[in-house]
Amino acid sequence: MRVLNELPIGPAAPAAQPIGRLQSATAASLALLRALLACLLLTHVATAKSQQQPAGILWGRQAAEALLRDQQGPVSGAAAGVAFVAASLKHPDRDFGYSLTTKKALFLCRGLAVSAIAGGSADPPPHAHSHLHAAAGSSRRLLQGGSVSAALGALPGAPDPTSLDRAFELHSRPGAPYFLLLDFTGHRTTGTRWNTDYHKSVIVTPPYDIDGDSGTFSAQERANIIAIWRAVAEDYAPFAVDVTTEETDASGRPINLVARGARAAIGGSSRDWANDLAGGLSYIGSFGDPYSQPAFVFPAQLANASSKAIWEATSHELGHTLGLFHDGFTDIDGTKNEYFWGQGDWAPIMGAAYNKSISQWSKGEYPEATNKQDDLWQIAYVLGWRHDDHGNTPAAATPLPAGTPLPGQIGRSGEADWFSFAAAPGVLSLTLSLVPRYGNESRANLNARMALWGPCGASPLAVWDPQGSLLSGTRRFNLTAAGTHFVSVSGVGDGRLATGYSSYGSLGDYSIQAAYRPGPAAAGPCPAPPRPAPPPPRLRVATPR
Ligand SMILES: *[C@@H]1O[C@H](CO)[C@@H](O)[C@H](O)[C@H]1NC(C)=O
Ligand SMILES: *[C@@H]1O[C@H](CO)[C@@H](O)[C@H](O)[C@H]1NC(C)=O
Ligand SMILES: *[C@@H]1O[C@H](CO)[C@@H](O)[C@H](O)[C@H]1NC(C)=O
Ligand SMILES: *[C@@H]1O[C@H](CO)[C@@H](O)[C@H](O)[C@H]1NC(C)=O
Ligand SMILES: [Ca+2]
Ligand SMILES: [Ca+2]
Ligand SMILES: [Ca+2]
Repeated sequence: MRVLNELPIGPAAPAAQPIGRLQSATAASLALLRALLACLLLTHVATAKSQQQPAGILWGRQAAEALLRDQQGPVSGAAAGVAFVAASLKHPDRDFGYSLTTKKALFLCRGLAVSAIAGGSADPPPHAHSHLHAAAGSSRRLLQGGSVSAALGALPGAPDPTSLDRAFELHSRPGAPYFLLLDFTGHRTTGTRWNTDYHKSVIVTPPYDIDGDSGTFSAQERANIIAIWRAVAEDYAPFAVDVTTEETDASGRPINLVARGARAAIGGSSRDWANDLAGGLSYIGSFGDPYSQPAFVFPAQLANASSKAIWEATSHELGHTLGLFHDGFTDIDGTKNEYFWGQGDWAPIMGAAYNKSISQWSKGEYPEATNKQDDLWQIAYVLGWRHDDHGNTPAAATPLPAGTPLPGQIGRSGEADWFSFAAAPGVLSLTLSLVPRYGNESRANLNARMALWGPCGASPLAVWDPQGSLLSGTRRFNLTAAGTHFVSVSGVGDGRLATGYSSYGSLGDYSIQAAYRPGPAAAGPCPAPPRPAPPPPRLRVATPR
């Protein structure tokens, strides 16, 4: 566990040349845009005036300046992101705060408060066959090893677990050294920086509730909790961390956050005590420091508690606790927008990813990015990477038996997982499954490319990499040769950086299943390689004498 006050923060955005995004706009639409921006600025000033944040907390440029001033003195308690803050002085983030009292930087994510998101806010009803046991009697026993997710049927591609009585026992990676606790059951925050900075001896987060009965968790509420947990687990899949909803450890004691975890308290409204409209609130780099916990997520400000909005905001706030800053963009007139809402079907988690189906970690590769912070590097600095599961070369391939799905994971940008199988000629079908949608909302982060290699050649027999959508489902191929075949699965980007995304954050869980007629491992006779095409005839060019 590293000292979080010394979190290194990836290099901040150099003043990038404006390119792309708005330059193709006509003069008329630019004028309209400017007018709109002016409106937005005015409304922002109005809200800024009406907010009643505690006097001891500074915001925007004042916050950045105060933090930098304190860093020059003996105070060293708020070093997180100093380089980033210094570089951002030119375009300060208005939701960035600094407490003069507790010497700690925070984000009040007003830009994450939304009344509606593109997909609507209806969540699908819970599975018809689910059986719900009484909430009070539910066991909090922690299953060890990998049995939890297996028991809950959470293999990528499988539907969400239907045993709703276990909504508060979910573990994405039991036994991982660190954890991210999604706390839906209500929380009393006492004795922390929050209490000092907001002048409240107790801050009460009510339980997550959508049916007006905060004393029980309905089947719908439990199904939503499971769905939110799975989406956040996908975002943190590359790292050595257990995303969990279980608040007690194996011995039944409250889980110990010291140097090991962060809590997201998910419930209620930012109006309850934070005096503003915000989707969430976190101290920066507070992971492992109980005095700076929890991070808050406010369902009342998240499209009327839409599950998609809650999981995006939860991954975002936990990102702050791990040292991440906002992913914004700069307009052509130089106006900084703290939150980038994305392009195409993609958005960065540290922007606002509500309206896009694919949300990924980012290092600011999109045009006009305000933040080049390398999210993956920063998170891995705190949590470490999860171990790679499948070899990265044909020689290290994992055998892929016929008819049995294998779980896999792309954990590093550009990684490839290799599988091998010995087959006879005939039909091969390969099924790749991702974390499934929840209702209308996609939860997978991995844009996978799958390639098939035969025993007889150095180039792939087939490559599956659809543009504009994620690869999932079954692909068929007629094998013509007997012998050992290979399949590679890798994480790729989509489109160009100005409209899509790179392979950087194309990471996540999948499962792969093959159906084929088993055959000999040794290759049969391979057809002679095609002869290289003859060179084009030389043109006789008359040279002047
Ligand atoms: C996101 O979607 C909502 C609902 O459709 C819409 O009101 C809002 O303008 C969208 N925001 C952006 C930035 O596209
Ligand atoms: C918010 O959600 C609740 C429960 O899902 C629903 O009853 C209510 O009508 C919704 N309110 C709005 C304004 O959509
Ligand atoms: C979302 O689901 C509703 C029904 O639940 C459907 O009518 C609508 O077309 C879906 N929207 C998208 C974008 O898939
Ligand atoms: C495989 O071959 C059969 C006939 O042998 C053909 O009907 C089928 O379309 C082929 N499938 C593919 C995916 O090429
Ligand atoms: Ca309830
Ligand atoms: Ca996601
Ligand atoms: Ca892997």
